[in-house]
Formats: sequence, structure tokens, C-alpha cells
Amino acid sequence: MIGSSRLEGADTIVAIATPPGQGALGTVRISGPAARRLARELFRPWRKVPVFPPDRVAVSGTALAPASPGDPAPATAERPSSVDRMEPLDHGVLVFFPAADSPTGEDLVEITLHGSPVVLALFAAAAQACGARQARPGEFSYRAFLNGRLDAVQAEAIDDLVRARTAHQARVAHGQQTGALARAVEPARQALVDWLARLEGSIEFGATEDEDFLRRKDLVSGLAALAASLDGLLAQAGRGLLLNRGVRVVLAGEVNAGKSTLFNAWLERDRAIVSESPGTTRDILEAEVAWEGLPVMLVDTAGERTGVSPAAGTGMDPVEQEGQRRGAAARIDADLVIWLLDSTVSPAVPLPPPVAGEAERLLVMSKADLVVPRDGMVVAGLDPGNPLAVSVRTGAGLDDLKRAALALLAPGWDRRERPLVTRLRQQGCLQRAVTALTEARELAASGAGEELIVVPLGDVLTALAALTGRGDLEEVYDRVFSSFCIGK
Ligand SMILES: Nc1nc2c(ncn2[C@@H]2O[C@H](COP(=O)(O)OP(=O)(O)OP(=O)(O)O)[C@@H](O)[C@H]2O)c(=O)[nH]1
Ligand SMILES: [Mg+2]
Repeated sequence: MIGSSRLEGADTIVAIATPPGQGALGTVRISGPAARRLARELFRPWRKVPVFPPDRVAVSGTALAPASPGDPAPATAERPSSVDRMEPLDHGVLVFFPAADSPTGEDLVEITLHGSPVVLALFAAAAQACGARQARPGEFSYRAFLNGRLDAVQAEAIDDLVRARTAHQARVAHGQQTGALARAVEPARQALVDWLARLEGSIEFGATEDEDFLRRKDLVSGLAALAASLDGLLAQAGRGLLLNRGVRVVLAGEVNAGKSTLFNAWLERDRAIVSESPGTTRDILEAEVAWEGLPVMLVDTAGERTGVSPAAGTGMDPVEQEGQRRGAAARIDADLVIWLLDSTVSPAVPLPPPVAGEAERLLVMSKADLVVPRDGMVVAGLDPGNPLAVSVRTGAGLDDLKRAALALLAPGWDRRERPLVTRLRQQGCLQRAVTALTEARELAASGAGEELIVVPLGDVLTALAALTGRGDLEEVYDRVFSSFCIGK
């Protein structure tokens, strides 16, 4: 299985590790068997060091690049570098990590130079001229995974951490990076290995129920407890997945209802044009905010003119019609539509029917500061006892609306929760494990033979191993013969 084998015979890869564009600093990473040689060819330390590059010590010096850029012949083993003459490129700092404890599990060099895209590109090209290959996306982490430095969930967590858009996402990703999910699953996995070992022992040695290492009743309840513990992880998976991908909330409603005003208020900046003339917004405007740590893409759209059918050609500006068409499309892509109803329009205009596939609507009365609440404000779909009313002018109701939206978007959301399952892949592995566990428990409860029960239990173990990309069935066999030694 790939997770447990070291990566043999790998080539050496190079990449600029910092984002594109200018910055104070930029880092080039080189990983692979030739990393040490490349460090010597591409970097001249300022101070004499007994051995260059020293392990895990930052060394200042001059980075070099080929003197005459051209089309160098490919490097070979005898003549690894095709470059004969190097010239200074920039000053920088080099750190060498020997394979034994490097992040990738291979010799790794990180050279930090000034953050000039040109300098960094020339330096990466110099490494290639000396025999390295341009790394593929994610290849450093992939090598770390193949070399056992990371499990699959940890590798995903690094990706999540780099992509985190809210502090909460970053904290959750960091938890996963430390192996929190693998640790949470481990007790269940251990228990499972134990059950499998007992069952295998019983099959192998023909032990009967009286020999008290395998009572059927205990097996059934043990498997139920295992399923419950994995179910607990799955229960948070929905929120973990939401945290990872974020949600889309579309602001919709009649023209002039106050959508753009609310959009700006939630963004805390003057992003959309607001005016008292109806039909101001035409384009779709998007901006991301964090609600209780959940990334929320807010989408402002063109207002509707109920009763005015765009198709009927009522003389409505074609640009506005196009805006409405785009707004309707945005409501299909949404996770939630907040539909604003202008409190000052009385009686409230009828709601246009939802477009096919439109996300759930949350109805809200806007401009609450302009009206005295009165009994007549009953609108179809609004809870008459508890209409959500907001005023951006006074700020009234804005937090309640956010809470109501969050309750619909992510039931049970609590920013103190750190979900361990944040990806569909992880959820799928756990789901497979629970399904197979259920099957095994049912077999056990119905009195099926042990040789039948071990089949789905093996599937559970495979699913859990797939979760982290580690472990295999061999472990079970080790346990059978090492810890069960039933008199040969
Ligand atoms: N008093 C008061 N006025 C508001 C409130 N919200 C919006 N308005 C005003 O209502 C008018 C329309 O606001 P917009 O935010 O442009 O409305 P919209 O729904 O985006 O309008 P369109 O883009 O034309 O569909 C502006 O004059 C706002 O200042 C509010 O809470 N209280
Ligand atoms: Mg608007």
C-alpha cells in the first residue's frame, strides 16, 4: 500500500513556494536526492562553514544563476550540471533539511531571496538547469505523504490551512494538521482490530463460545458501540464540510427594498451603489464575510418588479431585464435567499413565485425604522407572530437576521466546535466504515458464522485505513498470532 512505502528513486523537484507577485521575501524549495548538490552549486555562503550545507542552520550567502541564459543540454549522472559558469543573482538565506527529519522526507533546501518574481523565476530556472524538475502542484506534500510524513487527512489539512478564509477555518485546519481526526478514530480502529483478532482466532483455532474470549452478546454490543463512536464523528461532518466550502447567501427582493444597503452594512464598507431610484443594481455583486467563523459569500442582485413581466416587453430597460435574469440564476446557485420586503410599501407586494431550483427563502421586512409595526403587516410566508424586521439605518434586527440565516444554513452551528471531518472524501470513508459495521453487527446478531462476520469487518478496517491512507489488514494477522497465542 502506497501509504507505508517510502518513495524510492525519486527525482529532485523545485518550485517557488511563495505567492506570485512582488514581496519583501520569496522562497524557492528544492526536494529530492540532488538537493544537497544543488545547494552547493547554486549558493555561495559568506562565512566559511566546515560542511556546506549544514543541517538545519540558516546560512547567509549569494544565490547564483547561470551566467549566460541559453538552452542548456539536459543533465546526466556523470555531468549532473550542464552549467559551467554561474554568476551572482541575489543575496539570501539557505536552510538545508536532511531527509531524516525534513518535511518531505527527502533532502530539502529552502532558499529565501528578495521577493522579486524575476529573481525567483531565474533561480528556479537555475535549479532546473542543474538537474531539478519543476514540481507539480502539491508535489511536496504528496512526497511527504508517500514518505510517511503526513497521513492523507493531514495533507488535506495543509491545503485547507493555506486556503483558509476565516480564522475559524484556519484553527480547524491546524487541528487536523496535528492528526486530530486520526487520533479520534484510533480507539475505534484499535477496538476493531481486537474484535477481528478474536474472530480470526476463533475461526483459526475453533474456539467455542464457552472459551470466554468471544461471547456473541459482547460482540454485538461492542460493534454497536463502535458504530456509535464513528457516527458521532459523522454527525459533525455536515458542519465541517460547510466550514470548508463556505455558503452563498443571495439578497433578493423588489427594487428599492434595501438589498444593496444591507449588503454594504454586512460588508462594513460602501461596496454597492445605493440610491432611492428603483432599479439601481444591475450586475451581480459578490463579497465574502465571516459569520461566526463560517465563510459566507454575500451576493447582491438586481431587484424584481413584480407584476412587470420582462418577457412581456413592458418597456423595461433591457439591461435591467438582464440583471433580473442573472439575479434569478444566482438564487438557484444559492444556499439561502434572503428576500427583502419593503415595510413602507403597503400593502406588501405579492411575492414572485420561486424560480425552479431556487434555494430556500428567508423573508424579511426592511426599513423597519420607517414604519410603526402594525397588525396589517401580514405577508404570505412570514411568521405573523414573529416577522423578521430589520433596519440598516438603526441596526435593529441585523444580528437576529444573521442568526436566523445561520440557523437555516448550518443547523447546530457553534463556532466553538472544531469539526474533525471537513471533506467529502473523509465523510465517505467514515460512511463506508459505519455501513460495513452495521452489516457486521446485523450478521452477528442473527447468529451468522464468524467467517461471515469478518468480511464486513475487514471492509471497516479498509475504510478507516483509507481515511488516513495508512494501516492495513496485516496488522490484524500480527495481532492474532502475537497476542492470542492459543497453544499452537
Ligand atoms: N430609512 C431607511 N432607508 C433605507 C433602509 N435601507 C435602505 N434604505 C433606503 O432605501 C433606498 C434603496 O436602497 P437600496 O439599498 O439601493 O435598495 P436596493 O434593494 O438595492 O434597490 P435596487 O438595487 O434598485 O433593487 C435608499 O435610498 C436607501 O437609503 C433602512 O433600513 N432604513
Ligand atoms: Mg441594489
